[in-house]
Amino acid sequence: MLLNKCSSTREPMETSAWVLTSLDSRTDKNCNGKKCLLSMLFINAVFIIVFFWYENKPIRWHYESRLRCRQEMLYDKPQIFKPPRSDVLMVTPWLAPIIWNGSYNIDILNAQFHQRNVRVGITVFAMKKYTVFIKTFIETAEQFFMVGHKVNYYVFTDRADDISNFTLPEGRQLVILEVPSYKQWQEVSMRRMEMIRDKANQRFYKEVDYLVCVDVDMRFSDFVGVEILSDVFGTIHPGFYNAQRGSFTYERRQKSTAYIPTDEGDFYYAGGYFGGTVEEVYKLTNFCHKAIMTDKHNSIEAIWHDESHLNKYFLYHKPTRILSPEYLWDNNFGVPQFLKRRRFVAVPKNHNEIRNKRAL
Ligand code: 5GW
Ligand code: MN
Repeated sequence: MLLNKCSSTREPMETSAWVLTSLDSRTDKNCNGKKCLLSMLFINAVFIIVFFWYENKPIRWHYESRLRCRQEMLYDKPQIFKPPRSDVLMVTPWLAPIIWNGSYNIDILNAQFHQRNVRVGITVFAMKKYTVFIKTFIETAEQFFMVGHKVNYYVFTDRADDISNFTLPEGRQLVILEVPSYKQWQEVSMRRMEMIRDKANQRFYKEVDYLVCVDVDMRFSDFVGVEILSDVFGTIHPGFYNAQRGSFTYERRQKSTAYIPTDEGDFYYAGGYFGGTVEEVYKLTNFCHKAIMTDKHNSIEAIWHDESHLNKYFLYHKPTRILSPEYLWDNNFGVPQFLKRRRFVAVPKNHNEIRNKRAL
């Protein structure tokens, strides 16, 4: 309405001003044929320009998109004295939101991210026997992960032949990245930082806007959407959401670069779920990989490997968004009251069968 009003009042007035000046010159005694013709042409040109301006696409498109947004975005007004959740912390002291069920409106967020045509990459490692987890991972992700958005699955593996073909809908694709394997499982886990860093630099930045980096021994069991996306995000480990900082399993030996003193720390973040823009994930993985290499040089390995380094990174580079344990749960921890959704849950694995030396 507002736009229509603007264009119908302002432009015709401007037009009539032009017409008057032109008419003045027509009635001038010194007017010759050439001048008249030029004036007529000029008036015609002005009319044509105004006509197209009035009818042009940007205004109509803008108007239509306003209508579309209005229809999609009818929702309850936020209420200052009625926070949607009062049983859990919803914002950190550095003003990063903590994402819980009920704390956001997915329709508003989807409209925002669709406007930006956001592309999301999800990285997983399926090395050695862990290729068995891929099928469930992708099938459940197709049901629940970033539904309606563009998604690239980046599967790092040393056994490309073991990964079956999936038919994915338009806008979603599977990319297999063949990488060398490492003997020790700790190395398999830690080298993820290096490999994500290298691919971020080589190709991810051209193909996606955000990266989500997760463990593969998992299944999606509820929606995970654009509410998780932010410059750099981490996830609260399901085993430590209510723990004192002194009992977080941070690296406590000063010799390691991952060392954190007992009187520091905000949350204990899970190694199996972090992400952000490609640039931020590059910075994070580069930092962690370099720290892992320094430790290796000094013959020390952090207690929880890449997870210890991730926690060190997040202590001094605060995440801009934090995912609640809804986003990374293990049913061995039961189902507490505050947990309204279990969106991404560990698949129980037979540790001996999947991990023992013979199996590897
Ligand atoms: C193998 C033996 C012991 C520990 C890890 C592995 C292993 C891990 C492997 O053989 N292949 C592999 O691809 N991984 C990757 O590292 C998977 O993406 C896996 O999700 C991730 C972390 O290892 P997890 O899931 O066994 O660790 P937890 O702490 O979740 O049990
Ligand atoms: Mn895992």
